[in-house]
Amino acid sequence: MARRSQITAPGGSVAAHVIERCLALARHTETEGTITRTFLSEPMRRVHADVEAWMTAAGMRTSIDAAGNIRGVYAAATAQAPRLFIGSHLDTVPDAGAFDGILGVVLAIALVDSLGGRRLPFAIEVIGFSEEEGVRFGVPFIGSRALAGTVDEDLLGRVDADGHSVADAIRHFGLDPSAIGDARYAAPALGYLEFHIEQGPVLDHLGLSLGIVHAIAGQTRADVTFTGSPGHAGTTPMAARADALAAAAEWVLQVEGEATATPGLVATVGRLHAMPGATNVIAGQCVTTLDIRHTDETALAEAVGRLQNSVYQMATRRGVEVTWHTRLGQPPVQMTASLVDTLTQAVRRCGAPMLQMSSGAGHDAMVMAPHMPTAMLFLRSPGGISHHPDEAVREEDVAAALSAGRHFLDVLTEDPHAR
Ligand code: HGY
Ligand code: MN
Ligand code: MN
Repeated sequence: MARRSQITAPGGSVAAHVIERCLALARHTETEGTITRTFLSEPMRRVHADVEAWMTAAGMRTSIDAAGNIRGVYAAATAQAPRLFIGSHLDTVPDAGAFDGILGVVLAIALVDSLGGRRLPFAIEVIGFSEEEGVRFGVPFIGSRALAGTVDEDLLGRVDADGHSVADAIRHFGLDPSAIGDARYAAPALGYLEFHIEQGPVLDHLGLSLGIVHAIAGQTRADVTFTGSPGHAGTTPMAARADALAAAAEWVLQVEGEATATPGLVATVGRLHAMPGATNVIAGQCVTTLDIRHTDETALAEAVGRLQNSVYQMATRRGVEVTWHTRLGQPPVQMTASLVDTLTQAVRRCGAPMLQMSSGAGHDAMVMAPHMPTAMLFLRSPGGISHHPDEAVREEDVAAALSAGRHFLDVLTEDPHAR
């Protein structure tokens, strides 16, 4: 099991090499001592340099599109052939692990490399998406939305904490946001496949290497801001307060209570920022975030509705104003049965035990599914750990995924529709 500090000896198996490469990319970070890489930050240039070299060595023609996605095309046996897209993301959450997203890109390059120049009846395009986590601009999936052709002016105009827009960030990276439309996939698309760590405990608990994803939970993300009256902590009577931080604290427990009481729902207040943030001042304002998810669209919408009702009632009771700004309303997404079947046949051929499962984590596959047949293969997350430096992956699971990937290409090659 490879953790960030346990780089296996050079010259090991292909799987070990994949892990080494993920750990090498982990060193390209905004914050020394952590793995932190947000949308088109400077370390992404060094990631592109490494990935470009690996893609070229695997026989791919590389490019970087206007969204900062790095793309490698492995030509088919014939021109005008359909194209299989295999991708994942190269950005990270703050203080991340080395494998969330990155593994899917590096593993795809190794899969193409393992063909050894053999041409298939379809082309393969490997894509390292520039942004999936939504850390810098509060909205995820910028890279895959560019591939899908769904980036709009609203997204390009979103600003980060420093007031820079997505378009500014693209220009600063040396790219042209007006060319974002050119990033949309053009070739006849055979489908989209994503390899990704599970990021949860299910496979590890069952002692399984691989999981085939049938659905990805929907998620709503919102900024919920409380505005009360700042005041002196020593002289303001308790009954006379409109304490924004106390209101936010009650909100956090409302969120936890709703998720605990609702089967299949998860909900998180991941950030809480109280202002002015002094020990002896009653908080006048408190900005919080909400991340709430369910695999059932109706259950998700109903839970969001209940939380909106309860937070407004609570704020009124406390004499505090509350604003709710939804940043993302992503419905649950089913994977495509035909491609899931192809993947199932492939996993069966490599003799790995079979498990179909849903994903609580969001993925670029949910952006691609409305546009082309889409499937995902999970690799075990030891301890279920992710979005954390101890995120790990097992060498034998990477080997199993590579084997399943080769069988996937074989099954697709045998499929007359894949021409
Ligand atoms: O937050 C997520 O679901 C994913 O890791 N971006
Ligand atoms: Mn993630
Ligand atoms: Mn991810």
